[in-house]
Amino acid sequence: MNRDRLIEKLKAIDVTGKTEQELYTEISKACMSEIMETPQKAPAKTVSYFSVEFLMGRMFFNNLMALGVLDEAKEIFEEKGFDLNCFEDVEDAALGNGGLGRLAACYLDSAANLGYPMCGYGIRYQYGLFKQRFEDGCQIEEADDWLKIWGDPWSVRRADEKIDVVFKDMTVTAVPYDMPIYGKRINTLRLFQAEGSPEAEKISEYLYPADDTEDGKLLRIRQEYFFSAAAVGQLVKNFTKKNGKNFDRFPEFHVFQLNDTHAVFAVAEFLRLLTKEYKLTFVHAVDIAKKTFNYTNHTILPEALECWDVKLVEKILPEVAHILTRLHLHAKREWDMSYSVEDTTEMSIVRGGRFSMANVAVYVSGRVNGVAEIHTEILKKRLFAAAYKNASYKFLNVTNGVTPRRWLMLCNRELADFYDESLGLKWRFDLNELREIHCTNENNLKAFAAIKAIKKRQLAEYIEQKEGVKLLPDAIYVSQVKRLHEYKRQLMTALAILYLYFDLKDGKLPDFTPMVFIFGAKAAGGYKRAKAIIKFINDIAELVNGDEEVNARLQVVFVQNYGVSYAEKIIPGTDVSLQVSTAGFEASGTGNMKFMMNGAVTLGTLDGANIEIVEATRGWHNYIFGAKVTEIEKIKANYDPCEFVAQNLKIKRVTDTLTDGTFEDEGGELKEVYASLFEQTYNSPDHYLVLYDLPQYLETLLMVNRDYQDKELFARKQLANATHSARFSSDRAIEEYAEKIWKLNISH
Ligand code: 26Q
Repeated sequence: MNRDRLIEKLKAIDVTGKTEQELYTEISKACMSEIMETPQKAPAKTVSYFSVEFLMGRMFFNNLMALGVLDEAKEIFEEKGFDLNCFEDVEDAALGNGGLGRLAACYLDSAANLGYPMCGYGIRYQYGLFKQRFEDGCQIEEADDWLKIWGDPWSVRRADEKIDVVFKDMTVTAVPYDMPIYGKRINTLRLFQAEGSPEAEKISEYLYPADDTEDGKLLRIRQEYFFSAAAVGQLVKNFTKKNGKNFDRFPEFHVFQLNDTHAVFAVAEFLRLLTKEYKLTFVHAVDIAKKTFNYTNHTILPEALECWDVKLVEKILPEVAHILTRLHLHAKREWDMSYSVEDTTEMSIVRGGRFSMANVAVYVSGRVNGVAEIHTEILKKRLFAAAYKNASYKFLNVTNGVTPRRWLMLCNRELADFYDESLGLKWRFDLNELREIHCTNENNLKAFAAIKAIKKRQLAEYIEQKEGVKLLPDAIYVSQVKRLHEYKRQLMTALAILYLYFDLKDGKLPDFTPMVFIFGAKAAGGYKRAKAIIKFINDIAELVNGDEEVNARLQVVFVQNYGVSYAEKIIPGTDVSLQVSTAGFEASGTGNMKFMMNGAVTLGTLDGANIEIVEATRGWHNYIFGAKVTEIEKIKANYDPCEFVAQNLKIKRVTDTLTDGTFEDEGGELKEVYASLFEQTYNSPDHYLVLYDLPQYLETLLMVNRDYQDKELFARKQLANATHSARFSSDRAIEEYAEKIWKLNISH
């Protein structure tokens, strides 16, 4: 990349009479032309990362920073009378739901920055994750037409590389759109758009179309096969151009990573091509697949484990169904020789007339990994116990990580500048260097506290502008931002806030330091209970914020349309990060890592990566509470939430607000939330131990509240978190994948 030439190109851009959109396109295109002209060495071995989600966020500032021209570009255009910051309104590319999609984006960033060849494959949805706003406290969803206003100048349509994907009833053209990922290497994110008949084009229309009907399920299967087959088709074809049919060499040049099971059809397609088109024997093809594929699991929730009806797959993909059935028999033959009946049943690819996509992935993968230590242990002991017993060498942990470029250098310039001044630039290439910043040093603490105050002020301004709510300036900012799900227990936080509210009204908390609770979350369109929890929290916000008796000490705000860009504001401006999932349910969490990197303390349970965060800071810098994963089963055996509340009248007071008319509940949604706590619904009463953990949660919140009064002590805890976050960089995670799974021997 020729930086001087890029600067000249930027200087040459004439702003007069141009709209923001025109300038956005022109500036982006100038950068793209430089990126595209940079020569690349052909790699020895490439990682293909298959993911149904890529939550890239805004690319403009990230790419200008990566190219090393962000500051200068801002100056150049300021001189021309144009403020680049207006591009903060550019739509995020929200082609994902949450953690899994954002992880894929962080991994692309790290691989490029470390010089590892990695290409992402996914779907170019016309509409990303819905845009959310609140009406009377309820979530309203609007289609996310992300291309409409700002277009997509960071991608290049590659019609010359399109490929047909064949279903029984239609043939669909997969047209690649390539987004360069700029770093030490320039890697590519290749997203396929479906083209052809109107029916064909539906395939890449929506992210996660509802799959509660047969048509919905068929569309999901089509989506999954569509991008998997397009990617595998191209990779195999390109391989044969160079190596002929010598597929034994395929694993020398290619390694595939399945980001959860959504691309498991890639396995079937790979076997189909090798056997049908290139005439390898099935056994030979399976052998090559086993040396090529790897699988990362991201969830143990039973409802999120994909199983597809054999009949459904047969309907639109008969050959694929046939291959998977054959693979099932092949695996069974292999196992029958030495494994028990129970084990083979558990590991079986076809179970009860359905394909278990996870079992396909585990069988065919050379390596299977979980995303935090506790999660990997759960995979070994529970979810994949039989496979672990019989092929333990496959299983390993790679704890997630997040990119320090977007989640520190870009979103917290002030903190990055402070590190530069203290350490020089070396920390930018190795976050372990941050440990040299001493957390007991008074100057460091002062500098850090001043930065945190700036970031809180910026956040308050942003929220005021977006939501029209003025945050209390001298309060503890406590945030819970993540998808809305019962296991993440936003409901428990809501009940805790009500408890604090009543105590404050009763004059029971005289020394209470003002606290602001910030929520951000989207609920899946069909997830009624999650939507009711959003309404409940908005009701509480209205009650608390409108009450003159308490609103100088307690405040609640639920921001609308939480996403990557909002996260970039909330995370640096937060004092306390809430990570309160029921132990054993959050595979890892990655928000927790972003908060840590920005110097927020964690208030959480011993779940997912929280455990490792506490370890990394040697205990006392974070706040842990709640039932442990080893205790849960025993607790549940004797747990009756009705009885529990009967003995805990203060808790009863807060749960009663769900039914006693405190809040308007015409549609009975809050009543249903109440039922989820006390009755058998689709889960056992209080399945996620919201009430059980509530008393300890409150104690811990009050402990934080007290500790915060000692400003220096609290800043020390926060800074210690920030300076010990190297382990949670995606650079560390990618190095582990490269070494232990992908076997990439790149000298860099
Ligand atoms: C599966 C079947 C049918 C319908 C939907 C799905 C489905 C869709 C999305 C299943 C799972 C997902 C997404 C999962 C996800 O985002 N998991 C998160 O992954 C993060 C990265 O590893 C972890 O940090 C989080 O703990 C985990 O929840």
